[in-house]
Amino acid sequence: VITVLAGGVGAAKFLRGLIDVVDAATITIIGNTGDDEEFYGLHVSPDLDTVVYTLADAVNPETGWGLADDTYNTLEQLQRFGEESWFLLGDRDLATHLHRTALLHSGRTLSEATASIAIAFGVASRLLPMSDDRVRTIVSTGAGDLSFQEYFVQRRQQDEVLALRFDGAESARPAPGVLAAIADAEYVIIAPSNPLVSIGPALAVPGIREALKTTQAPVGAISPIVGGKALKGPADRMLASLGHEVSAAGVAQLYADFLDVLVLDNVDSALAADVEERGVRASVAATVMHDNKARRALAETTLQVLAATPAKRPT
Ligand code: FO1
Repeated sequence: VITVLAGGVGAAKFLRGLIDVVDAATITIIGNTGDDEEFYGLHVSPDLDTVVYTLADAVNPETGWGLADDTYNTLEQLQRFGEESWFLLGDRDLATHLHRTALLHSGRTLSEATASIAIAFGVASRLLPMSDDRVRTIVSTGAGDLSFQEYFVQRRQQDEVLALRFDGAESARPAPGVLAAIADAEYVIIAPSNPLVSIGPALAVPGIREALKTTQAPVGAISPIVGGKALKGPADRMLASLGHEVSAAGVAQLYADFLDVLVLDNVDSALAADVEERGVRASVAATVMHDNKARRALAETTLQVLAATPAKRPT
């Protein structure tokens, strides 16, 4: 079993490559729910949906999120009623949120709703939310405390991030299967996602970070920072404003207590020694996923690197 901690678009692309090189049914994905939000009374889980849609080859290829060929008639009608419409929920995408919300209202857990959606899309991997309990990433900015989607989509990441917190995390429990998936894995992979807001929420759920420290499996990550820049999104500015190094070495530092090996991009080969000084092995490869071939190659490389990496904890 390969267990992958995942955020949104970057993680989904990596996972799409991974299912081309290993049997999808052997993969357990632990997804971020810190950026979940309610719109019109519907529970939206953007990162879980991005993973499902991408693995099902149903994702909008232009954006990397949402469904391909979606339309926005419902959103247009909602504007008539004066409803907010800054978060682009397509007509077909809305069916996912209607279904999820109906299941939650009938007393099912987010894990159960997520499994139902993944199965309906033909996803063979097991997708677990990090927690069934409510955890919300709150971004403190000069404009006040914002929900993640207010910061990310409504205000287009324009605000300097002064602090992050994960409301509800301290009392959240890992979803059923999460700790076992980490403990019993052959390999654990931290996808190339924003370490602070995509992986950070899962690490804030009590027990998950500890499980990463104690698993017998080697734990590897792919740096989402390449050449001092985030491949996508505001991770670079966020790292800087929160006082972290904006580099693959900075990523290694954030994960140093549990990470065995970091895959960093060819352009960052000069940082390998810097990474290793933090007690994390460094492995240099092409990490930018322009197309499916590159995704597959990165997945293959990551597995080879993990196969050659002894876990920190002797068995
Ligand atoms: N991202 C945007 O930049 N703008 C949007 O309007 C938007 C809508 C949206 C709808 C459904 C969904 O599943 C994702 C959506 N995303 C949108 C992406 C999402 O905000 C981010 O990718 C993640 O939350 C960060 O990983």
